[in-house]
Order: sequence, then C-alpha cells, then structure tokens
Amino acid sequence: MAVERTLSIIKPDAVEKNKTGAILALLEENGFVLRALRRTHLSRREAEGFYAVHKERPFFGELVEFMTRSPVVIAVLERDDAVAKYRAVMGATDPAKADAGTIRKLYGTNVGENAVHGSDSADNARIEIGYFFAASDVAPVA
Ligand code: FUP
Repeated sequence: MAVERTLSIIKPDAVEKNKTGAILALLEENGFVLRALRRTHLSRREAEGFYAVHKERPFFGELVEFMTRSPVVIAVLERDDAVAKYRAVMGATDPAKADAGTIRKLYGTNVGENAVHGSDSADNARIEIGYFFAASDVAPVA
C-alpha cells in the first residue's frame, strides 16, 4: 500500500482534557508521521465550511457549537494506508461502541464529543488538508 496522508483533528473535548500529547504519542506509536501540525480556535465560518456535508443533519448546530467552543489541534498524518489505518485507531463514531484501545474509547465523551476527526477517504483527505494547510506547510510526498 502506497504512502498516503490523512487529516486528523483533536477536537475541543480532548484538548480541554489535556490529552493532545497522549493522542499524538499514540499516533506516532502506530506508525504515523506528523507532516504538519497546528493548534487553532476555529471560527464559526471555518467549522461550518469544514462540516458543510452535514449541514442538513439535525446535529449540525450542536456540532458547530462544539467545534468552536475551544481550540483544536489539526495534523496531517502520513503512513502507508493512512486513511483506513487512522480510522481503525480512532474507533467508531460513538465512543460507547468503539473498540478497546481506540482513541475514541480512551478519550471520547459521547457521539457528539468524540475526541478526534479523521478523513473518510483519500479524496476527502486531500480536500480537508487543503482546507487547513497551505501546500508549503506540508512536506512533499516522498
Ligand atoms: P466520523 O466519520 O466517524 O467522524 O463520523 P460522521 O462523519 O458520521 O460524523 C461527523 C461528526 O458529526 C461526528 F464526529 C460527531 C457528529 N455526529 C453527531 O454529533 N451525532 C451523530 O449522530 C453523528 C455524528
């Protein structure tokens, strides 16, 4: 499997719990290389744009409120098969249903406040990386 990139967001609940370092360490232990890293407090406009695909869903308002509540830490992760491997390490959307040892099981609060985001396809990863990082922030693919 080729080297691939995906976008990770450590969400406000996990940053508030001071788990940023623990989550980044877990990712490095799982073979991900941090190609770019940024801590920022999302504006309403940025959060609405990022989650535009969910704008008709009933939880959209709460999701935007949550994601703009306090800072997030956004990273570009690289390894072979990064999108699928990161989704496995994240665990199920609902932390209560996530496998033991996954980030969402360890650090998630509930389905709305689930500690981390991860791209769901290589195409979306490219779009999401471009949403938050300039090309010059991200090292070229080896
Ligand atoms: P995931 O790909 O696992 O992040 O899950 P989704 O793309 O389905 O959902 C994106 C985000 O919407 C979740 F991380 C949290 C929020 N969400 C809810 O708040 N309630 C739901 O029932 C489903 C998703």
